[in-house]
Amino acid sequence: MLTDFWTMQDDGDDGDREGGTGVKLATRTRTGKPPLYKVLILNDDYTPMEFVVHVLERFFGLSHAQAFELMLTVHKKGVAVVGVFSYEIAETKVAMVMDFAQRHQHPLQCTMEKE
Ligand code: TYC
Repeated sequence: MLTDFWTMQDDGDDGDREGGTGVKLATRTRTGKPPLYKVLILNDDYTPMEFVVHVLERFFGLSHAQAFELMLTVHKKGVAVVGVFSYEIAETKVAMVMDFAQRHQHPLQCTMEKE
């Protein structure tokens, strides 16, 4: 769940938020770290290698050399992690890559999974 790392806690007797009314207000307290998500690129037989390299440069900030190497890893192994992000950033990257691939009529697949 998206809000896993939030819990509701009574703010106790510190007086901060009751303002002398005696009404206790719940306060949201961060506990632990937000979950991270891996973004993965999958191999296929049709997407041109140069298109994948361009995607990795454009959406994941890789240099041409890094992008070419990672593309070859996906080509040989079938899949690779291209970055690790918060849920919202990962979701946005996946949507942008999928939209870009579809607009260019390539079957490139990009997915995310919890780390
Ligand atoms: N296998 C593709 C080809 O030979 C290249 C490719 C690499 C496609 C990585 C997708 O994620 C991918 N044209």
